[in-house]
Amino acid sequence: MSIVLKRTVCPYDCPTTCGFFAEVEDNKVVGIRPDPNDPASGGLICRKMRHYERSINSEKRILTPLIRNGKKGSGEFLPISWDEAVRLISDRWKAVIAEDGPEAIASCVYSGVMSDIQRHCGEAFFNKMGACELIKTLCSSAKGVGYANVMGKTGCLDPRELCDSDFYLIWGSNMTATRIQSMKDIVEGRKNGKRVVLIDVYTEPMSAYCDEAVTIRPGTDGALALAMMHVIVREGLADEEFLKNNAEGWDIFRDTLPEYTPVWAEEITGIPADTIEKLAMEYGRANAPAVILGSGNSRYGNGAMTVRLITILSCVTGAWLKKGGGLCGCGPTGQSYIDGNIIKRPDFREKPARKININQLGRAVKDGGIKSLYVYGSNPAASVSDTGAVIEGLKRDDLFTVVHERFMTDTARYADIILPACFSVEQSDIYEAYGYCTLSTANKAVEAPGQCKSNWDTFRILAEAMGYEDDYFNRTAEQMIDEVLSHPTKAVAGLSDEDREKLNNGGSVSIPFADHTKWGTKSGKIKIVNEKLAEPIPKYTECHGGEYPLKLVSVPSAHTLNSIFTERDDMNAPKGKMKLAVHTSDAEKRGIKNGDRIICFNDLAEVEYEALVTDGIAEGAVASVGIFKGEHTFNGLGVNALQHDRLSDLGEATTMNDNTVDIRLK
Ligand SMILES: Nc1nc2c(c(=O)[nH]1)N[C@H]1C(S)=C(S)[C@@H](COP(=O)(O)OP(=O)(O)OC[C@H]3O[C@@H](n4cnc5c(=O)[nH]c(N)nc54)[C@H](O)[C@@H]3O)O[C@H]1N2
Ligand SMILES: Nc1nc2c(c(=O)[nH]1)N[C@H]1C(S)=C(S)[C@@H](COP(=O)(O)OP(=O)(O)OC[C@H]3O[C@@H](n4cnc5c(=O)[nH]c(N)nc54)[C@H](O)[C@@H]3O)O[C@H]1N2
Ligand code: SF4
Ligand SMILES: [Mo]
Repeated sequence: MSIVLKRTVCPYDCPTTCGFFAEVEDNKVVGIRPDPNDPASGGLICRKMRHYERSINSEKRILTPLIRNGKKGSGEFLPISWDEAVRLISDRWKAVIAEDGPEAIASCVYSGVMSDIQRHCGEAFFNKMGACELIKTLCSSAKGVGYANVMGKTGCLDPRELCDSDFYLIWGSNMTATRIQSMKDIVEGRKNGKRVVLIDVYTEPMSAYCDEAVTIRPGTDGALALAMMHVIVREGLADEEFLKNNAEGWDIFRDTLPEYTPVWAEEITGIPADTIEKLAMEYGRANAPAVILGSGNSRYGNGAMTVRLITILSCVTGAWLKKGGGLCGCGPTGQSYIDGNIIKRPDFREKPARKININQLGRAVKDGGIKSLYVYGSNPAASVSDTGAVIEGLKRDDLFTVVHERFMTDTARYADIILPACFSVEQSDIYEAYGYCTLSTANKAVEAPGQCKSNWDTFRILAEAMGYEDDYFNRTAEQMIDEVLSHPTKAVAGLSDEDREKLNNGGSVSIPFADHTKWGTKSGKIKIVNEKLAEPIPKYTECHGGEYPLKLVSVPSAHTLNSIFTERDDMNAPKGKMKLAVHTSDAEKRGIKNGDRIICFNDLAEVEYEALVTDGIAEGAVASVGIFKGEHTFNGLGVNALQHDRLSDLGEATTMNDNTVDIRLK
């Protein structure tokens, strides 16, 4: 048989949403071929996806529905038919609803699959049921709120403009792992004499790509932003004319800046005052400086305020008016490319129900009020904070847990019933890039193996078994794509006929550049003072912190994406063992050497690591790299066991980087 190329799109939680070709032979994906014409990737595919076929064809895949045949968590299951599985699930749900009402049923979904229909269709189903509502704030909601408090719906600096920036301030992002497509702008920019400065807690992975790496104490970036603005104003580098015409509240805020001196900020951030002075001057003098903002520093009790302050900093020199200037890393168009309600169907919900914040899933499932949990596109036993509580809940004998999965994840092990899920190439969908300006569609490239079913098809079957008769549940995913495309939003209203045709047939189109000078706030001005907030005038606030001497941050691994790809030995091998980066001085104080086995502990858990002793981390901080599958950890626990389930200041978001610990030799 010859190889046929079928265009497809990466379904994972990554800003680029790369398009590429699946090499298909005899209904099997045998390889991946980059698409040099893809508007987002330009043909550069990350190491995780270069051998996507190894995930798709993995022997570890779950291919049939399974029923538990041992203690919860034992991982012992027996195959059953779909008919049997659906009957068991629907019978149980009907009984729960009759006895305790639909709010005794909860769902958990996050970012396993990011394409619109497969990700969001379950919302329609659980809205129809009247089940608990899930607050989905596991990633960067505090960042989104912090930014929106200043800029409203203004599209952020488009990554396509980064080639025009003349100064790069990479603020809390390990771009080599999480934003590789924009790395070329950094590398080329540097070759052309542009300066690249990094501000991070754990600088080691990125510092080789930067002219200077500034190490900051976790959760203190707001103080740095304030001190930089102090210097910028003092040196007359603020664009007063721009601020007068485009911003609200600048005068009031400027009056607060004199107290935020670099010496004040040194005390909080650990960054020498001289370094802050120099950084502020460099930034202030640049013509079109780009702040490339990651999400790490928003995952704190003060996360939204931190992002608000950094966003204001990006405005004070008038950088947004220049090509390549501004802040990159939030939504580049500020609006959705599709009408998500066509998929989520909020109108199906008759009345509001109990709300569960995904970050507090553990406490919700521990509480006996929830009788059934349905998990799909998420692995909360590995990726949500306080995994100890999540697992304690999942162990409850009276909790009926269904997990729709591709692999035997740490969560699936606790299921009563597992349903086999598809890979992206086995289903059709529409894909919106959240950090890039592309909208794509991809048709199913191969039939699913075994009895795997897409989320869409699974919810259709479950809807039928539950007696939900709405037309919505009778459609195919392909019909849903047509429905979504026939209701274009403002963001895509200007697409050419050619682009529309491309989307109808499966392909990726570039969305026009957003107008960065048309401020997407109600007043049409940048909100430096925002009277709608409890803190109208932005200021430095402290994060949650804790009792223990070291601050713990979690950083992604280049070899996995959250807990995805942990099924791949070719990714696990280079990722290596579970490592905790520790500053040389903190290690010395405790007699710890590089490579030693250590215990990282706090009031929640004791987690074993291999010590990675380095100067590339802030003193007083430790960084845990990547998420590990339970069986690949030293003592069965991953970093999330050490994370409390507290929420951010605004946005009800994760504060997974805002925890304290201590370490000792094992
Ligand atoms: N320690 C630590 N914790 C973190 C992070 C971190 O960096 N470190 N990152 C945080 C962030 S930013 C995020 S966004 C969250 C992500 O948290 P989650 O969304 O829970 O992501 P994953 O752990 O990757 O789990 C996704 C699961 O979805 C499954 N899946 C994939 N495609 C499909 C599909 O089509 N259908 C179904 N039914 N299942 C599918 C995958 O097999 C996988 O097991 O984790 C957060 N937690
Ligand atoms: N290879 C790979 N790619 C991924 C992922 C993955 O797990 N692996 N995850 C995907 C997902 S879900 C997301 S949300 C994005 C995340 O991507 P980004 O939001 O760009 O962030 P990260 O690259 O995760 O880097 C976060 C950085 O923040 C730093 N940091 C933590 N606390 C602070 C602080 O207080 N101040 C400062 N200045 N820095 C701090 C950490 O040290 C880390 O370097 O990446 C996506 N892409
Ligand atoms: S994980 Fe990110 S970089 Fe890799 S192929 Fe997917 S979208 Fe592209
Ligand atoms: Mo994320």
